Amino acid sequence: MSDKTFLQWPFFDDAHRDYAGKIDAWVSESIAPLAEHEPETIVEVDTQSKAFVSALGAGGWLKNCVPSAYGGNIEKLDVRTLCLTRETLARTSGLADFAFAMQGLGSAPVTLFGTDEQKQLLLPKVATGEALPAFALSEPASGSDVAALSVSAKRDGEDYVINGEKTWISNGNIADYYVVFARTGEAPGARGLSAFLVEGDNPGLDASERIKVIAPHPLSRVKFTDCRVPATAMVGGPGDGFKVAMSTLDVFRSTVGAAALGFARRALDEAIAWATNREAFGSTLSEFQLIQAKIADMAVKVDAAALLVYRAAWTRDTVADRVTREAAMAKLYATDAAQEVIDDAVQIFGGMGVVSGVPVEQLYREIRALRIYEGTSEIQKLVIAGQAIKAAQEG
Ligand code: COS
Repeated sequence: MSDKTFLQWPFFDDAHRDYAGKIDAWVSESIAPLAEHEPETIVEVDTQSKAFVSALGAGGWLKNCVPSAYGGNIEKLDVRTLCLTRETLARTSGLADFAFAMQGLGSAPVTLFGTDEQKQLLLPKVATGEALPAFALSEPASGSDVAALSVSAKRDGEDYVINGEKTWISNGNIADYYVVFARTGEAPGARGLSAFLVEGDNPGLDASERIKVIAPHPLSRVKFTDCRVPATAMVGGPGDGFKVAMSTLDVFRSTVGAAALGFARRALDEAIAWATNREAFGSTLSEFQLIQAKIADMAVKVDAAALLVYRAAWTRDTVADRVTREAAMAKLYATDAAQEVIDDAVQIFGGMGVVSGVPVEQLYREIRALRIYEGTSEIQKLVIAGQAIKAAQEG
């Protein structure tokens, strides 16, 4: 049983505490059985991912990804609720967490910057799980350096025509809608990008080339060939694309930290259960001080990660719209710390820790990508340093 004392922290309202109990019970009942088999083939990955979206939709949990005016639960996105959901799902299944996260990340540009028409088109279907969205930012030659992206969108009468290639696109090939970031050229670099809402069945979009990764997730390259969209598909204004992307990441980076926290809590729980039962040299592992030292380090890292994640979420919900610094700290620390916690758990398990399919082995594969996607750990350090230096200069 995972530690729940963090719910008493002042970052939460009673409604969050109540919510945490409900989602926890629901995940044990409805997600754990679906997650028992780890998918292997691309077809299995897609089928399981869609099954998670359907279950999350039927359970009403996806309503937390969408504002109430468009079929959601609450007036505006509540990052603490998103974090509690991701943490809880991640404790049971990395793919279920991913399925939930994508409903939020893929639709957030529209929630934050879309027109009423775009919101009506996308958000109610995201809230029920009827539509899957994707966030198409990275390219083969520009991952971290967003301002250098080269997919182009050229104005042609009442339309824009998109050409070029994206990669590492989550929900690629199964998404119904893609938010695509492209160069429209209002200015050089970051100020010359715009975002577009593109339907998955647009004949100019091809997401069929899949990418297989160490922890199975739906991921693909997305190629645009004379992909024509009406000018009304633009999300935000011309040249606002960088701001749309970064503001979305400001919300979702904290939730990546929350997913890492869920993985770390599960690893700690598994390690304690193993160490208190496994015997060596006439004692249980938990009686050895070297194992106790590991467990202490793991527990401290879990709490420190939780403090940073929920500090960032609370700040975004109650104090400030822009939480670039807090979100970067939460993602950086929680993902790096979770990697260490999971590695320690594998070590405590010994040979059993590297057997395919045991929970700590799955966690070992699941955590790795979180230190890369939505901004690598190195990028988070650049962001944090930049913010700290700017704050000092502004006095
Ligand atoms: N919210 C709103 N606006 C933001 C912002 C944010 N979080 N961050 C930057 N901006 C604005 C800046 O204020 C600046 O605006 P002005 O030109 O009007 O001053 C503009 O955007 C450019 O900002 P900056 O100069 O900091 O951009 P850089 O090109 O130096 O890029 C990094 C900054 C590297 C931090 C950014 O590109 C980044 O986060 N990269 C990682 C991307 C990523 O997560 N990739 C994974 C893909 S998603 S799986």
